[in-house]
Amino acid sequence: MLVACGGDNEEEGTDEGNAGEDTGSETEGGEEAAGDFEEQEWQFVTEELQGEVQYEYAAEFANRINEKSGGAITVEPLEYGALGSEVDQAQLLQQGGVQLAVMSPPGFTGGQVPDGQIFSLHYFFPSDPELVQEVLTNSKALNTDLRAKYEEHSISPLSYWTEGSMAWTSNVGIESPADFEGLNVRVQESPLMRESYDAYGATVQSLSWGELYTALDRETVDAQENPLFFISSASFHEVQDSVTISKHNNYVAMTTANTDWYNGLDENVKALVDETVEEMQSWVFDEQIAQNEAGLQAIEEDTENPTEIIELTEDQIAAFKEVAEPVHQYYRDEVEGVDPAIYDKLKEEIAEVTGE
Ligand code: 6CS
Repeated sequence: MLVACGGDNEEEGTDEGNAGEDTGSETEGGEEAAGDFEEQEWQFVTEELQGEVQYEYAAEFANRINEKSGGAITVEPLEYGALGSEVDQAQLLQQGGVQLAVMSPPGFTGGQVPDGQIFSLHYFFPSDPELVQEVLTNSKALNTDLRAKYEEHSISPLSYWTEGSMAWTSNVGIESPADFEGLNVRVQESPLMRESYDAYGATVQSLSWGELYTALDRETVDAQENPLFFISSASFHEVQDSVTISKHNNYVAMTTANTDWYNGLDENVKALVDETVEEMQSWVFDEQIAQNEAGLQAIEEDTENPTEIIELTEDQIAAFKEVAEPVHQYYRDEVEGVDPAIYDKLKEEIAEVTGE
């Protein structure tokens, strides 16, 4: 069934294939892009709960698509757990069981696309989330070359974005690499994350985040990394004594579509998706800032669960960098399946943005 008139592939009249490009932010109200959309329902799965950045992204995306398509396209945002673990969700997208997903590339796809693990290197991307977002938005290494690698596995990354700088939580108050010695650190399902923490002398354990609070509480896991908003909303600070503002990495998420589904979209629908994904880059950047600021404040104000906040000095960061940087070269040269050309190109793009 079509909403309004006209066919999706009409050659005359308005060039529907350009609808997205031409309208830009003018389509906030959906006026220009509306019409000519077949009724359809999509599912958009995320790795987080309602109120958290990924879910709110999917909800905002859903509203925009619905409005712009004149109500023809409905997108259902799904929170973590609705369709299984993060790994299950990634598989579901690959099989076309859902159309859209927010995924954490290093953690849950690194086994299939080794290059996606580049996002888990410590002190590789700039520490300033604004610069990270600039790289993620404009990088050809990521948006063209890495995208092609994912597409071999039926995942089309439509964008990459930061959820903010990650911090470490622990009971020991991490201030130097030596503080990691003997700690069991929770990581996502990424072989490279093991290398990063091995370098500091820690052991690692892979867990879905849904099991992490209990593991920290029972001390089967001693430490973990996440952005501040997530540490607060998942209440990890309740079962950890300290948060270290380490600036070791930003949490990168990607907006993905099932490749066959995306490639099969009518041109006007694809343009709508693309333009909305593009608009969402600045929306989600502001959202993560607000959520991370509120998260830090909530941790600081939680007097029932006092948490020491440690902000690493430049000298302390330098000590971590010294240990972390050899892992960059290891990733480039030794990790099976990694394309060193993507690493080199991204490194150059980062240097252009930071001016270093
Ligand atoms: O630590 C994790 O696994 C979770 N952290 C965030 C910020 N989002 C989802 C992810 O699964």
